[in-house]
Amino acid sequence: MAEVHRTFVYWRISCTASPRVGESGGANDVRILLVEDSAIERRQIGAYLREWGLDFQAVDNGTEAWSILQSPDAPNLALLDWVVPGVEGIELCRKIRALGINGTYTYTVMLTAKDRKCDLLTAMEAGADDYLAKPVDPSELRARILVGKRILDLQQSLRFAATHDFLTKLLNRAEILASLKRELARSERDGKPVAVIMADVDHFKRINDSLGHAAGDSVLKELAQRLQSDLRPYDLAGRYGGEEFLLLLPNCGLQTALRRANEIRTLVGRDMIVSASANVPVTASMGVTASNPAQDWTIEDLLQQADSALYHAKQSGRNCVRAFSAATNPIVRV
Ligand code: GH3
Ligand code: MG
Ligand code: MG
Ligand code: MG
Repeated sequence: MAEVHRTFVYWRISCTASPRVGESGGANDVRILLVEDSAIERRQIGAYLREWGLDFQAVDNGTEAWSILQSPDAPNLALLDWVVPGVEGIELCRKIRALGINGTYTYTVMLTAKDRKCDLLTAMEAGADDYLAKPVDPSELRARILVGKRILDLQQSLRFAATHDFLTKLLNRAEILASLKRELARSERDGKPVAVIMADVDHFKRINDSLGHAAGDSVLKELAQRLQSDLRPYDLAGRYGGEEFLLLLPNCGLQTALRRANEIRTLVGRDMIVSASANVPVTASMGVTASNPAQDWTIEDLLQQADSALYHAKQSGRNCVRAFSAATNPIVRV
């Protein structure tokens, strides 16, 4: 028994922060929600989870559980008692599945004294991933959580691959455009601007032509890191096309965005990029625009504005930043 106890004390589910540039995604924090109305069971299971060093919160009713599960950064693994006041465990399962994946998956384990086979089927049909008979055996609970963590890691890796660019690990085109849509909606709701910076590597074709495509690729990777390194946590960077990137700066007006774009441009061009075959000087040109809550600009409008400002930057000799001006360059909707 002492041996078993020691295993539990040292058992930890490894945690890392969400993936950043250079990581492929995968490892996941497991945050547990325990929904159990029996104080004895709640205390007992809570004691195991605490002993294993797991991040968890416990509630005694389904109504509170449902509100926690809908919150931002909700727990991603739910241990649900079948019979609880408010929303029942099985109904919570259905509601969780009805929410859809929406970024993260919630792994659900039904806990119940019911151990008949037909109940198991009902739980699985309601969307439960696993099932554990009460009173809960700690080894079984531990095994269920380990499987849950594996599924959550897998889900996060798949999601990372679906939303990020394979080469640079920045957001991919679809995801940066989806982010722009979200940020523009938020900007309209809050009456605050969102700035869009379109960056394009200068004379990138020459790098490919002189050093080869592989060296070009490693230049793009390093450049993406540089673009991202100067951003705030809530700014977003994505690969818009081959050697074109989009940066989104929420709650940022045109003047501030211009200053920030210039800082990023300086950072990009400051040091040569060291590739296997040569040290490569690299610069980028940037076009900047910002949404204006007083105008009903669409995503397409903002992209067109940033693109036209980028065109001006290229025309002005490259390695510079230009802002879109509605006065000199009115948007033409086709
Ligand atoms: P400008 O300053 O006018 O932007 O000139 P540029 O040479 O950068 O622009 P251009 O559009 O002529 O060439 C872009 C090149 O980027 C052509 C294309 O082969 C290369 N490219 C696009 N995607 C990739 C990629 O994933 N890897 C590599 N190595 N090259 C790429
Ligand atoms: Mg109960
Ligand atoms: Mg280009
Ligand atoms: Mg280019």
